[in-house]
Amino acid sequence: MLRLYGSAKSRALRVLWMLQELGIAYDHKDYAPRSAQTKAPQYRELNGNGRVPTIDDDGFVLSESMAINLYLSRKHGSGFYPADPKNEALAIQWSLWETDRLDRQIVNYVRNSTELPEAERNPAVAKAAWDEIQDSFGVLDAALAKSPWLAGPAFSVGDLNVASALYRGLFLDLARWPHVQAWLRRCWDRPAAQKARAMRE
Ligand SMILES: N[C@@H](CCC(=O)N[C@@H](CS)C(=O)NCC(=O)O)C(=O)O
Repeated sequence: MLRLYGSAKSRALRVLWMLQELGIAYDHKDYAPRSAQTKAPQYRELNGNGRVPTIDDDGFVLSESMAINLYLSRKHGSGFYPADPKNEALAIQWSLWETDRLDRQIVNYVRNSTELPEAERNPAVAKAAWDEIQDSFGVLDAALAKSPWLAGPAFSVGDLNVASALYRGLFLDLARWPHVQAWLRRCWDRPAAQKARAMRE
C-alpha cells in the first residue's frame, strides 16, 4: 500500500490534497518536520534530507512534493495529468517555478511577519521575501489573465501543485492580483482541497 510520511502542517499538505483528489487508499505517517521520527535512521534511509513529504509506493520511494504529485497523478490516470506533451511541460514548468520563486519566500514572509513570536521575527527577511513574492504574483497574475488554468484548458496537477503550495496565500490580501486571488479560490474550493485543509487546521 502507498505510504505517505509527513504532517498536514508541512509540505505534505500538497500530497494529501492530491490523495483526496485521487481517492486512493494510503497509510499516513503523520511525521512533523524536525521531529524525532524524521531524524531516525529508518526515515533517513528513505529520505537522506530528513524532510517531509516522502512516499513509499510498494517499495518505490520518492521525495519532493511536486515530483510526488506529478507521479501520483500520472500513475493513477487522474484526468488532471495533462495528456498533451505541451500541457504536461507547462505543469512541470509551473511546479518548478513555484519551488524557485515562491515556496520558501512565502514561508519566510508569513513566519517573519505574523507566525513567529514577535521577538523572533526578522523584518529584513520578511521584506526581502515580500519583494520577491510581489514580483512572482505579478508573473502568475499575468499568466492567469490569459488562461483560467496554468497547464491547459482545465484544472491540472500544475494548478494543484502551485495552489497547494500557496496555502499561506489564502490568508494574504491578494487584491492587487485579482486573477491569482480568483484562481486560488477556485482551486481551494475543490472538495479534495477542503478535506486536506481540514486535516491541517
Ligand atoms: N522541496 C521539498 C521541501 C521539503 C521541506 O523542506 N519540508 C519541510 C517541512 S514543510 C521539512 O521537512 N523541514 C525539516 C527540515 O528542514 O529539517 C518538497 O517540496 O518536498
